[in-house]
Amino acid sequence: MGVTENFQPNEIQGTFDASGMRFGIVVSRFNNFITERLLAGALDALGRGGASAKQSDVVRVPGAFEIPLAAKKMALAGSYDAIVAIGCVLRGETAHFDYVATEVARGVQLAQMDTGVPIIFCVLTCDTLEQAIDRAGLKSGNKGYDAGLAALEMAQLSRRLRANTSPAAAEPPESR
Ligand code: INI
Repeated sequence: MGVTENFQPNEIQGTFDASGMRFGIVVSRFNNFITERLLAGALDALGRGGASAKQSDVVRVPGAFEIPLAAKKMALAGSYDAIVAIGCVLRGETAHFDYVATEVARGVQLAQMDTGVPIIFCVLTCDTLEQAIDRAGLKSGNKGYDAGLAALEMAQLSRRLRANTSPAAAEPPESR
């Protein structure tokens, strides 16, 4: 018999239940034709998880470059269990796209690592408008909806990891 057959560790994961949770959504106005559709998808997912409008705040910023600072301030406020960052960066003829796309990704990751609040990355970085449309409710689904689901799951998971009551975590290391 293989050693792993009797080895059943405690599984810890988030559920998609919004009860008692608060969500922050930061949305950039740039390319709002796309970002508003992503926002609608995210709100749809949160609603399906049982969140009411009162449990969610939407904060708007001019462009994707401004998302990390707003998201970090929201995270530092301590009022949100998860934050969704929504934007759309489209490649143009200059290097501007690369700076904005790189910095928004880096800034969002830094913000969640600095604060410990999950910040779901829903910033499309596309070569063409068509690619963005496909990801905002057409051929490739709605990435905002996926982000809303990720926010529900990570909000729950974060709470569970904060108050980890699993038998393994309760056992002092020296007794293992
Ligand atoms: N902001 C976006 O959100 N998407 C883009 O495609 C974009 N382009 O291509 O320029 C964009 N630029 C604005 C940027 O995010 C800032 O708002 C601006 O530079 C002011 O800081």
